[in-house]
Amino acid sequence: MPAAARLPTPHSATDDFVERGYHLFDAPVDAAAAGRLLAKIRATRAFDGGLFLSEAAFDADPQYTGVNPRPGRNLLEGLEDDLAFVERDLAIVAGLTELLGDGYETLNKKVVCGVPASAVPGWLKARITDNPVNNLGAYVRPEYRDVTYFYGIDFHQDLIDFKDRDADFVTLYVYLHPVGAHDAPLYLLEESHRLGGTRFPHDLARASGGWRYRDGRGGEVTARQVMLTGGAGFTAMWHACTLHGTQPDAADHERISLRYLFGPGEGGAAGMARVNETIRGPLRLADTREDLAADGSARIKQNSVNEG
Ligand SMILES: O=C(O)CCC(=O)C(=O)O
Ligand SMILES: [Fe+2]
Repeated sequence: MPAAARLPTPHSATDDFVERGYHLFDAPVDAAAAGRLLAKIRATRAFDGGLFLSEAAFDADPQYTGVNPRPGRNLLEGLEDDLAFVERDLAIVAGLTELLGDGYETLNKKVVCGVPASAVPGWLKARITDNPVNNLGAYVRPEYRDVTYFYGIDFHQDLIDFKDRDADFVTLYVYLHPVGAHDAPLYLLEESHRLGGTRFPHDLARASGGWRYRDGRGGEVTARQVMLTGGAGFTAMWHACTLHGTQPDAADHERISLRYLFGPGEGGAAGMARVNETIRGPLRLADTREDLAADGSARIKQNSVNEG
């Protein structure tokens, strides 16, 4: 074998993370298997107004925390065999092993639904418009909180949920059906990971070709905005410091995706260690967000991704 063949390809996950902060898999995972899983998910409920509490029921006892899937209340529990098309996909296993080492760990997995505008009751829309993080779990009937529901989420780092933990993990997203520009696609800000962890909401302003992003410590990058569209089985992964978000789903149907978080194996974070050496900022934050009041409700009304 010529020596060059043993060098990483230009699209190695590690190189992509260093240069861009994300990696798109060249080929989708098994689209037919994605479709079968999607059918099972859709069979569990209608993704319509019936998901939500009434305004009176919500106001009687508002609960803003503990409303996401958790062990014992996660739709993916019981669907383990239906996830092999992702978890045993050779390219995904290779990419994760390259970044995180052998024995990489699954920190979290869940179904995420981008709720269409047509499904959100009027009373709720009026309350949440322009909130930066529209995780609708608080307003969803308890029995449906085995899925995470979003009506748009402003640009954030997935480190937001991990104060006092290093950004040594990756998020992997799989679209279960085709996602186009009108299906609440994810937007990533390329190279935004380079500044390390910064507190939410972020200092962003539209700039030609993307966004001017400041870290509040004197650092600045101009980040290209990348829209993730693709067919069933489209898969992408990104660094815990890579800014990304979605606009509210303007289509009349929901977007259903799988979201995984993977952490390093026992041997340490392999390629991720090399990625993180290139980051010019903290890898860990004691405070990740300042948009919430003490009860977990939004106290800031402001949203960049919706302006973009
Ligand atoms: O799926 C979405 O709409 C956004 C989700 C997201 O950023 C996340 O789950 O971390
Ligand atoms: Fe996220």
